[in-house]
Amino acid sequence: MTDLSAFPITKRWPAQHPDRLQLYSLPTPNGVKVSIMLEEIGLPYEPHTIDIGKNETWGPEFLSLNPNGKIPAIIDPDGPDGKPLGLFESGAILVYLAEKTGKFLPKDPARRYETMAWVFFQMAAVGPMFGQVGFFHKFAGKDYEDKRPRDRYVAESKRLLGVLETRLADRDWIMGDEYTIADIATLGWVRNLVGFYGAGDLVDYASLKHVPAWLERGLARPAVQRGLEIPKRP
Ligand SMILES: N[C@@H](CCC(=O)N[C@@H](CS)C(=O)NCC(=O)O)C(=O)O
Repeated sequence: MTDLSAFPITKRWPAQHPDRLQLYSLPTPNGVKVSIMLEEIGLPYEPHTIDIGKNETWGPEFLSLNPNGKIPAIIDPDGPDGKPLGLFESGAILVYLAEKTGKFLPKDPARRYETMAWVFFQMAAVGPMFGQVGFFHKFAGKDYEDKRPRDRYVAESKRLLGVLETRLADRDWIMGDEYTIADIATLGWVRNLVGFYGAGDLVDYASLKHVPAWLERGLARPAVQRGLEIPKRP
């Protein structure tokens, strides 16, 4: 039986199945990247709901796994050399799971790096900018009188959607015929921007053609549909 007691997070969120990959998350745009990936690859895992509304990531147990206090994070009991591995940052987790299973990351070195570039594009640009639109349009920032911060993030998000629109003009997926971790990283953010954040009009989503078609293709995948609901909301 696998012993995960060296990970303090397992005291607060005990593993019923310590031999399975442990997921600490919530179905937010960053969280669902990992649950979608896990559903796609079919690796057995145990999801734990972390209630960020109750600041659960800021307790010592969660911080012991991710010092940055953010979901998602994982423990893989069967990490490199068969030893347990704790990991945070959704992009790193996607790359790790892709390499572990040989899925959703092209084998050809040049295409592999190109896929990584699009994953980094999501991590460094799409996520942070769309997230700020959420803050200034949907959450606390919406009451700020000065609309310049909101407008700045809206303009940048619109530009980023334009980059994706061009990329997808002659491709089904970000990497062409191949559905990869670049799509898995990005789908949830676009869905959230126009769905939960209600920012579709602000970024003129209706003027786009290829991004909405790509999003629809992604959301039609059964693993994506399942992953979007995992872990259960509190
Ligand atoms: N770069 C990180 C970002 C993670 C992140 O921002 N997670 C948010 C939810 S989407 C969170 O845990 N927020 C809780 C908080 O800040 O209190 C990643 O991609 O894993």
